[in-house]
Amino acid sequence: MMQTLTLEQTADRLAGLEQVLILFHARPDGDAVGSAFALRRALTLRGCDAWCVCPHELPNRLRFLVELDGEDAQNSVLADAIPERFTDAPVVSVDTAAPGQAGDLAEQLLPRCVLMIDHHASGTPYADSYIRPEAAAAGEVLYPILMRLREGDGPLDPIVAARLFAAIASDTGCFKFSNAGAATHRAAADLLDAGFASVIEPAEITRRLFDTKTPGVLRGEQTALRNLRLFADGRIAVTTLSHAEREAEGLRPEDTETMIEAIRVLAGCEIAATMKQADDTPLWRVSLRSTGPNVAEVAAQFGGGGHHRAAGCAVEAETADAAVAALVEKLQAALGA
Ligand SMILES: [Mn+2]
Repeated sequence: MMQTLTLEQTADRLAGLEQVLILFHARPDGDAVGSAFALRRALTLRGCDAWCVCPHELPNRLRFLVELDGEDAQNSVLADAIPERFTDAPVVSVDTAAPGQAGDLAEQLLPRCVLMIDHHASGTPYADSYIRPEAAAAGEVLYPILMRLREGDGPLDPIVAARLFAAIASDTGCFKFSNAGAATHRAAADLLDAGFASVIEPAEITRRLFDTKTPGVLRGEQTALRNLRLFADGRIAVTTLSHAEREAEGLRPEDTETMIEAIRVLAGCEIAATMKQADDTPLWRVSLRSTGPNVAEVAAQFGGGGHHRAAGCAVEAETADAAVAALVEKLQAALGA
């Protein structure tokens, strides 16, 4: 029988560990990495032997969070890098709401999971858990736990504080999303008060997380802006990426992920859409973002789905023009335009 734990029970359970594998979700983001490595650092300082593991390797842009440990930085989070001494070690997961998010590691590691620490409301618990859906980030959930685990009543270790700050910044879109409530800001302020600028400046953390783009991403956004088409007096913004353009520009999938962000900022735009041709086929993958109209209903008309303000589908068409025309007809209907 799985239990729901209190803050005190959660801290006690962590305090009792002598060795642990810290699991975090596939396609890791700043919250997952910041939280997992904050926990690793906090437990290591207590003499616990801890190692972080994830079904996917860390993106380069998040490696700086691991490297705050200097020479002790963990090189890889993949399963085959786990030192042999952890073969039977208990597992604690962070920011991992359901078994599916553990990817290939689920079968091997979830039966050994003794504690899941998370902030997602709609997960599927797979172990005794401490879940705070009102928290914006796993880092916000961990903050009071790690305060309990520190030695004495001094400030938090600066590297732990920096990682928790990065985790919270990451899941709130740099304190910009609606999940960043007063409690979230207070936790972040407490972490700033703990003082970690000697390790890394807070502004350097947010610059690396939010204001840093690779040349490929810039070229992807350049393509998005070059191909921008407006409809319904600018209430609809659509951009396209054909297979030929992708090849000509040498764009990898990770270079085209922010195309939608580059166009949805347009003033007066209510629905933004990107249409990316799937290889050399007559299939265009569509991402939709909305400031109000229900784009999940539009996506459903093409066999797709999603949320009210963010959805996806695929449109079949021989050319970009035909793909845009087919989609825009439905978008205009959704707007009543
Ligand atoms: Mn998270």
